[in-house]
Amino acid sequence: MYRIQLISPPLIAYDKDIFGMIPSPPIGLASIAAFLREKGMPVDLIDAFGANPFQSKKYRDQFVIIGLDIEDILARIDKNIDVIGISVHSAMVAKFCLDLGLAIKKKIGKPVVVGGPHITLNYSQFTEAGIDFAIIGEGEQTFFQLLRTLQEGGDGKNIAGVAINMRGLLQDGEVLQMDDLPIPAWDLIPLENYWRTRINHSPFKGKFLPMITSRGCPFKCAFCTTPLTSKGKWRSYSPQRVVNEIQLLHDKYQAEDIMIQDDNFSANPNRAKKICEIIIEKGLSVRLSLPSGVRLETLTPELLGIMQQAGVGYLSLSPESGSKRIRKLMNKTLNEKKLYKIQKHCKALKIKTGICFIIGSPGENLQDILKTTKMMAKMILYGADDISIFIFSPLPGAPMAKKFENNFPKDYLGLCWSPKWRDDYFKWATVRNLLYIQYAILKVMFQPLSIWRHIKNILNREFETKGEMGIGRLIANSFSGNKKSWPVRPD
Ligand code: B12
Ligand code: SF4
Repeated sequence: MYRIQLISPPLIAYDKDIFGMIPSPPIGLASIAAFLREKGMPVDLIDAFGANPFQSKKYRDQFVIIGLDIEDILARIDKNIDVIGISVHSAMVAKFCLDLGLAIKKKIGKPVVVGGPHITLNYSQFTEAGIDFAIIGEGEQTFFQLLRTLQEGGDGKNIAGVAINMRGLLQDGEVLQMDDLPIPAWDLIPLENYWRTRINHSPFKGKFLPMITSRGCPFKCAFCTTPLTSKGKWRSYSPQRVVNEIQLLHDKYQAEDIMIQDDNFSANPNRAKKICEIIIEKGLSVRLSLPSGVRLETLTPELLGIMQQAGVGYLSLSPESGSKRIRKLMNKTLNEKKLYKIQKHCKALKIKTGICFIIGSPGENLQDILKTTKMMAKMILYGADDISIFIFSPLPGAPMAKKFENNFPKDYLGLCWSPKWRDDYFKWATVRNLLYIQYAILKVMFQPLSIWRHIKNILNREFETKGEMGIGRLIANSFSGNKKSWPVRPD
C-alpha cells in the first residue's frame, strides 16, 4: 500500500502584521488524512506551523515564517514515502509551497501533489513550474483516486479533478455525500501547541478546535473566491452528523470551544435550527462560535435565540462597507435596518459580535469612508463587541481582482488583508488606524460597563472577543520576553 506524506505549510505573514498572524489547525488536510486512512492508506502529516509555533525566521525581506522552514521539513520526510501532498490555503503560502514542492522533488524524487483553496483557481503556478499534480476543489475523493491509480501504475492524468499542464482539461472531482466524510484526523495535529499560542480567529476560553458543517456559498461577493471554487453550490452535513462531530471533538479531544468556520453556516436556516435543537436536546455543553461571517439574510430573532441556547457565544456579521456604492461594487446586498436590528438582538441575547469591514476598494473615497464610520458608530452604539477592518486585497480569480491584474506581486506573495505592496497602502493603513481609534473611543463612550469585563477576561486569558485576544497577546508579549509568548520575533 502506498505511504503518503501530507504537509501543511508554516504561517507566512508580513513581519509584525497582526492581521496575518492568525493560526488555526489545518482542517482541510486533517480531513484528507482521515479519508485516506479510512481507505487503508498509511498517512504521516507534518504540520509545519503546529510542529514549532515558537520558531520564527525572516522570509524574503518583509515577511516572516513561523514554524518549520523548508530545511526543517525536508529533514522530517521519511525517505520511504511514496507520494507527498502539500496544502496551499492561500496566496500567502503559495510561493513557499512551490519552493518546498520543488525541493522535495529534487531531494526525494517522489511525485508531489498540491491542493487547497488557492490551487483550485491558480494551479498553473504549480503545474507549469514542474509540480506533478494539482487537485481542483475538494480533495478527499480525487486525491484518493489519483493515489490508487498511481499505485496501480497509471499516470493519473485522466482523473476528474486533477489539473494537468494543459488548458481545457480542468474538471470537477467526484463530489461525495458530506455525511460520508470521516471526522478530521486531529490525532495527527499537535493541538497542544495551537492551544499554547492563545490565538485563533475566533475568541475562546479553553481548548479549541475548528469544524466545518457545510462547504461552499450561494452568494457572489466580488472580492471573494468562494463563489468560484464552490461554483455557487452549498452542501452540508446532516444536523445529526454535525452534532455527532461536536460531541466527539468534546469527548475525544477535550475541545471546550468549537469554531464553526463554514463560509455560510446558516445558508439553510432550518438546518441550523435543527442542529441547535439536537444540541439542546442532548444537553451538550460546548461553546460555539461562527467567525467566518453569517449572512444577515438567513438570520431571524428566533434562530438567534435557539443558537444562543445551543451555545453560540460569538458570531461575525460582515456589512463590509457603510457605502451603498461600494457594496454595489462588491456585489453585496445588505439591509441596513436588519443589520441594526440583528445587532440589537445579539446584544439582548448576550451573543458577542464581530463586525467586518473592507476598506480600500478600487475607487473608494472619503465620502464612502465617512459612511462606513457612521455605520461602525451605530453598530457600537447597538452593542457590537469587535470590529475587524481589512484592507482590500485582490485575491487571484475574484472578480474585483481584475483591476489589479497587472500589478499583482510576484508569485502572489503579499495578497493578504494588509497588502503592503499596494502603492496607496500607507493611506489605507492610516485610515484603518484612525477607524480603530474611533472604535476604542466609541466603545468607552457607548459601552463603559463592558470595559471591566474585558479587563477581567484579558487577565484570566479567557477571551470573549477578538479585541481581548489581541490586547491579551500584546500584554503577554511585553511581559514575558521574546521566547515565551506567541508570536516570537524572528531570529
Ligand atoms: C477558515 C479560513 C481561514 C482560517 C483558518 C485556516 C485553516 N488553517 O484552516 C484563518 C483565519 C487562519 C485563515 C487565514 C487566511 N486566509 Co483563509 N479562509 C478560511 C475559509 C473561510 C475556510 C477554509 C476551510 O476551513 N475550508 C474547509 C476545509 C475542509 O476545506 P479546505 O481547507 O479548502 O480543504 C479542502 C480542499 O481545499 C482540498 N485540499 C486542501 N489541502 C489539500 C492538500 C492536498 C494535497 C490535496 C490533494 C487537497 C487539499 O481538500 C480539502 C478537503 O476537501 C476559506 C474560504 C474557503 N471556503 O476556502 C478562506 C480562504 C481560503 N482564505 C483566504 C485568505 C486570503 C486568507 C489569509 C491570507 C487572510 C489574511 N489574514 O490576510 C490568511 C492566510 C493564511 C495563510 N498563511 O495561508 C482566501 C484565499 C484566497 C487566495 N487565493 O489567497 C479564502 C479562499 C477566502 C476568500 N475570501 O476568498 N483562513
Ligand atoms: S464573502 Fe462570504 S457570503 Fe460573500 S461570497 Fe464569499 S463566502 Fe459567500
